[in-house]
Amino acid sequence: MKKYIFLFLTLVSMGFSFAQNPFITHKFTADPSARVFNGKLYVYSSHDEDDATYFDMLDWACFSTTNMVDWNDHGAIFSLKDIKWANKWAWAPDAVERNGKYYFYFPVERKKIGVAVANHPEGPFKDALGKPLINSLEEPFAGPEPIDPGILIDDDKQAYLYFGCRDARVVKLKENMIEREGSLHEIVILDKQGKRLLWKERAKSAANLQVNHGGDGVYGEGPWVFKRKDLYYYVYSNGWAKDATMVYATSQNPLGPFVYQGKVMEPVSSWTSHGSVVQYKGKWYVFYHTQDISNSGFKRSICVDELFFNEKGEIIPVKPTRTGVIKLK
Ligand code: FUB
Repeated sequence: MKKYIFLFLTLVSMGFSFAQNPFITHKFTADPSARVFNGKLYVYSSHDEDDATYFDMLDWACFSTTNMVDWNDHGAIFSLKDIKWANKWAWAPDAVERNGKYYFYFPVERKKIGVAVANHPEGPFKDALGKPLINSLEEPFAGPEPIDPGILIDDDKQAYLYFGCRDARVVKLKENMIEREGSLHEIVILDKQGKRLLWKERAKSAANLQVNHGGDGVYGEGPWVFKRKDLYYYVYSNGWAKDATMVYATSQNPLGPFVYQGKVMEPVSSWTSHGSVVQYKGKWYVFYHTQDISNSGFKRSICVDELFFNEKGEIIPVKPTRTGVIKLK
């Protein structure tokens, strides 16, 4: 034991710090979207209820850090109670900053996406439109389940809203970030031979379209787009099977088509995979969730690991740090 205490003190004195995975354990959280605002790293997440038996989430959470070890909990930054046009299912959110304001994108009822606005990253957020920005009940091309908004603001300042479950969609946003510009587009994902990877093709051999399948480049949900060295990385979940995980495809164009490249990380305990990739203080990180603590897919916990690229710009698949202490240099 003495040997380990000595090693711990030596590493601390050398400037190593330690974090825990999951890094939030006092409540259940999922679908982490990590963003850097004013030198701080913020994570916007879903909030799984303590007694959850389904995704009946009521509000959204936000955490921040400056050292990847100590996290501030900003509480419920937005809630179903703040929305007049939705009653249930406060699912995976995202937030971005533009012109000094913070925009929070949230899916509800598996059918609609809204946007809220605040003067500070941790809110208070206010519903910006009083109605959905995306509503598949009025616009079938949004797909039967337009969930999981993910925002990219490109170098030329054009903003894009990616979303969808099984049906991957994107729409441009105006500079005010609360209005759409132009029509919805489908996100096309190809394999390296140029063949389209389609959920329907995968499902042909399966009993029905709802089958829990995954493991390759077919789009499931949870889109997250970032740019690195002129290349757009489209990160997403490839389904809901045991071997499903976060994977990625790349393109020179934010509207695609994207070419499937492989895994972002190895599968974790949760059968839903949803996360984000962010650069902070010179390092890249992947945020994701597991069900390591609860052993329930409806009571998840957010985690983080460092992410590395090879010299070709390919992501080296992360081996997730399971519950326990992780070392951050
Ligand atoms: O958290 C509810 C849903 O589960 C999300 O919207 C999906 O991405 C999946 O993680």
